[in-house]
Amino acid sequence: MLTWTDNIKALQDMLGNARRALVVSHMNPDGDAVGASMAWWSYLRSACPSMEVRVAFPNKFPEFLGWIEGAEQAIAYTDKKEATLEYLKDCDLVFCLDFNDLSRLDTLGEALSAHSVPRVLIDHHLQPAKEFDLVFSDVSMSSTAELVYRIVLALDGKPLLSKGAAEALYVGLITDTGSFSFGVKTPETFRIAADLMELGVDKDEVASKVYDSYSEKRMRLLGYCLHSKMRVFPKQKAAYISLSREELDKFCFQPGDTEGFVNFPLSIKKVALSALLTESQDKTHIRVSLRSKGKTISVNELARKYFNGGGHFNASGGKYFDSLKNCEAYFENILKTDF
Ligand SMILES: [Mn+2]
Repeated sequence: MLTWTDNIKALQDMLGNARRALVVSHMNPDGDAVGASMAWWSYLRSACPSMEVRVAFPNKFPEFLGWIEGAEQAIAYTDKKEATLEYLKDCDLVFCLDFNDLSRLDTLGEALSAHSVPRVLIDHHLQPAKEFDLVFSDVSMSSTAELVYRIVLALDGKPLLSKGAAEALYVGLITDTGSFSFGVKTPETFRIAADLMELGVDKDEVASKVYDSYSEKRMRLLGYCLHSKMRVFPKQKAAYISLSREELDKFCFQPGDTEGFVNFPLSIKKVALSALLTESQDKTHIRVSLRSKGKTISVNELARKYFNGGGHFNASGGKYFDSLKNCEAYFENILKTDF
């Protein structure tokens, strides 16, 4: 069993030898995926100046994360397949951030599987797959951003991070914890937030850029979801919202627009489990987001058992390969039999 110190030493050796690296994160990248990846990219560029580093996401990240330092240079694999594959050919190292199973990368994952480039995992989700060569996996971390911060600290003994990288990490911290209201498991998370402020993060400014960024359409879509689409099951202490492509189109849906919607039903006192079911653009499947509050319902297990997915105890996701109507019936049946 490798210890943290062994892992850091191994990472140091890998960084010393690598000439070209790729940082990747999961499909539908969220604040932690983009924040942690861009901060790690920024750190690698300053700590290993002779190494070439790029960031690739399986698809586009939402617009409200576009201001993060370096994000404009990140590749969306859906847009630049050929160029990414070309770059990958001569890579010495791939960093996998904020996911723990290559299937979370969609076709980019298939491309990575086809290459024998060493993979370093930096992640905080439960039950990592066995397809990584060096594993930093810690479920007690609030976010991958927090783990990246700790790794940077361990590598150098001090946080060699630019203000922009600190902001990126702070985005990961707040978006994965609902601004420190869940998922914070150790006091150290707050100390790290304090360190990030010392590195120049203006927390009010970052929060405003992340949260006060709704378009009018997105705000009205949220209103529509809560008023007309949320179904509550008091006996099962559950609720769900389902959205078809037509409904999303009506509100000019942009990637990321439904981000966070799944949390709203949990604000109902008696609701402990919430789901958001959204039809994929090509209508081949339903994207299932699951959230729970408290210590009794593991949505990680629920996602693994019923939706080919996984994640955290209180936040997870998966997919359902059939129509939206059938997915609704399937979910309601789970509620009736399992709750
Ligand atoms: Mn995360």
